Amino acid sequence: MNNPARYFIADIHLADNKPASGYSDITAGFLSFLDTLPENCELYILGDLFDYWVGDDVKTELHQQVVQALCRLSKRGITKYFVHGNRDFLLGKKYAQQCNMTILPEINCLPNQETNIVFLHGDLLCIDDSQYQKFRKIMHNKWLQKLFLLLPLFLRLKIAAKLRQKSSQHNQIKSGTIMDVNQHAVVKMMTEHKADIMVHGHTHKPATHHFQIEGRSATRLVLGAWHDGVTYIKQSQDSNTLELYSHSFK
Ligand code: LP5
Ligand code: MN
Repeated sequence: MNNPARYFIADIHLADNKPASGYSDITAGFLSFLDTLPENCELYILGDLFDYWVGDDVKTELHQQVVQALCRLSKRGITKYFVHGNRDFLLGKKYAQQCNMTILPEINCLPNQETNIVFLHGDLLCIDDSQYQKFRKIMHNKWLQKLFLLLPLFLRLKIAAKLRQKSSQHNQIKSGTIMDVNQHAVVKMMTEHKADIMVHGHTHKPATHHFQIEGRSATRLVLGAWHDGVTYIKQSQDSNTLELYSHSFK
């Protein structure tokens, strides 16, 4: 069966309140990237589309711009899928419906010839960062999320800002290795999902890693963040292989 062309992106970190220094170009760069996608392809957004998300009831100009841009893609036959990131895990069905995109589970598989492509945001693989994994468990508590979403907006924004501040303080003292994926976790997940290709983001360390799993070649492709330009992974129509691309905003 023919595969459609597939595009994977992550860590765009769209925000309308970021300071200058190039960040202001991200929204424009992202929107024009969407316009370059070919008809009838599939777009997989692997989390952290937004820098933070505190509820679908928050309607900013940025949120509306993204709705419009993603809906324009539907008119060109482009199907959109979304996997939550650690910044926008509260993005809900309401907003996804407005964007005409499907929210997928945190770990997913696509058939690719005799094997599978497993894809996810990537934070689940950072098991050496035990502080973060504990924090993640709390943040993913459904009751706590429901309670949070009932709070008035100013309080939600205050809590999000506090969490962001604490997180960046913690990140300054954590080593790069701790914040990267754990190779055993990678191999375990790929084995469980009978995959020899993995795609993820989160670490902001774009690369293509080749290794072996029980004598078979395996590849892990890591998406980059959009701070400096466009970055995506493409699987051409009917192709078996995936490639990582990056270029500056035009
Ligand atoms: O995103 P990044 O790369 O900077 O860091 C991540 C991990 N940090 C996070 C936290 C997010 O940035 C915060 C997102 C806010 C979302 C909106 C609010 C929704 C609230 C919902 C409530 C139910 O994900 C970071 C990892 C790093 O990736 C690399 O993997 O290390 O993890 C941390 O920094 C976690 C710390 O180690 C532990 C944090 C303790 C925070 C204690 C907060 C107490 C203050 C509470 C105020 C009410
Ligand atoms: Mn992330």
